Amino acid sequence: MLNLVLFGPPGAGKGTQSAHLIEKYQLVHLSTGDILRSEVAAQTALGLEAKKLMDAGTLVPDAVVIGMISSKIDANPKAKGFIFDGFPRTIAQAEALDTLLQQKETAISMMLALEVDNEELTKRLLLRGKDSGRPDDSNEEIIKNRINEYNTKTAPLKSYYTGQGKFSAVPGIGSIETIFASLANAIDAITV
Ligand code: B4P
Repeated sequence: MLNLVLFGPPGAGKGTQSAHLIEKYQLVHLSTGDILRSEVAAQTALGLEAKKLMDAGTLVPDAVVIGMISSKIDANPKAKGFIFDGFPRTIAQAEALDTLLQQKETAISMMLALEVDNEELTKRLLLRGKDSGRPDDSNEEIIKNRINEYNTKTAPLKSYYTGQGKFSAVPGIGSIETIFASLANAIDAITV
């Protein structure tokens, strides 16, 4: 199985690149951001709780997202592999993911990191906020909080996957096609 973790700060382009990667490598796309937004739209109990945190740019509790991912993995027993987009975001989530995959006799193949500076991230998210209506993209203070959450809770995952020999970084600035080509090169280097 090819199991990829897409990593990077908010607005780095994880969702954008996932759409291309799932097509090329026939993977099942698991985006915790998308799953949470659909829970919010459906006004489930989980969605109502998550909305407050997401709107403030704060991470949702580990137990909630780990449970969501576990049931999505179980729902796709025939998958050739998964692309984890926006998950894991904490060391606890990464450890839980390793355990879940071990139970399925598989593992993460690699973590692909998109590197983008804060100025570009803020520009992209404010631009998206104009059309998407996403409350977490609508103001600079909330975006700052999301980047801060990333730096304190998510960035340590780089060492976690480096320690497993699975970390690979590509520049996340440039055209979507160029960035996709860099990601595909990194994946092909471990799969051929
Ligand atoms: P996510 O939905 O994961 O969102 P993201 O970090 O905003 O986006 P991404 O990096 O995917 O960027 P995108 O491609 O969209 O998270 C939202 C919230 O959900 C979190 O704050 C948190 O509260 C919660 N959450 C999610 N997962 C969680 C977890 N595991 N644990 C706890 N909480 C969790 O691109 C952004 C913009 O840039 C787009 O407008 C795009 O068009 C543009 N863009 C992309 N590539 C570009 C390029 N090359 N050049 C110019 N623009 C580009």
